[in-house]
Amino acid sequence: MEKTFAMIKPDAVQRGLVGEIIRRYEQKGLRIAGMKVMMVTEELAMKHYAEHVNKPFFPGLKDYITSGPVVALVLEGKNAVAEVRKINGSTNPLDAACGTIRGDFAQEVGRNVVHGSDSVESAANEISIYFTPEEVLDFDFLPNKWLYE
Ligand code: D4T
Repeated sequence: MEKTFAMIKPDAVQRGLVGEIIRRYEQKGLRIAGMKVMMVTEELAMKHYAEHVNKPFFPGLKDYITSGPVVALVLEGKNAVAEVRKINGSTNPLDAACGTIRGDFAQEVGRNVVHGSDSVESAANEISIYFTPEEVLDFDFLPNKWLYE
């Protein structure tokens, strides 16, 4: 089954949105395969956002993502990458539909409360940046029987 990486960013942790955000992923039927509260170091931020290090917004992005604890998640389900991005909504909250996490809880691109991998390949890379193999659990997820044909 497909896995993706998601992050509840420092602003969402501080605003007390962790439970609400996880609820949305869970109610869609995604299985939580890994989860931890952690700080993103400068080194981790550079690895995660390697494609953005030379962009003008990178210094602000780095300060934001390292500013406080985040919740790192590995979520599994059919089309997990696309499902999480749909639940998260557009990167810029101004474009994010109501009913999405960013549409409902964010106003600015630099405080967009969540992250979700943009492809199966970047999911595998991001999972390996944030989790050891032992921290990602495989177990029988009984709801699958009722979620999928
Ligand atoms: P994340 O990685 O947070 O899920 O965002 P996306 O995958 O949806 O979007 P992205 O890679 O294009 O951007 C990564 C990250 O940079 C911040 N950002 C982006 C920013 O602060 N200013 C900007 O102009 C852009 C384009 C937001 C997300």
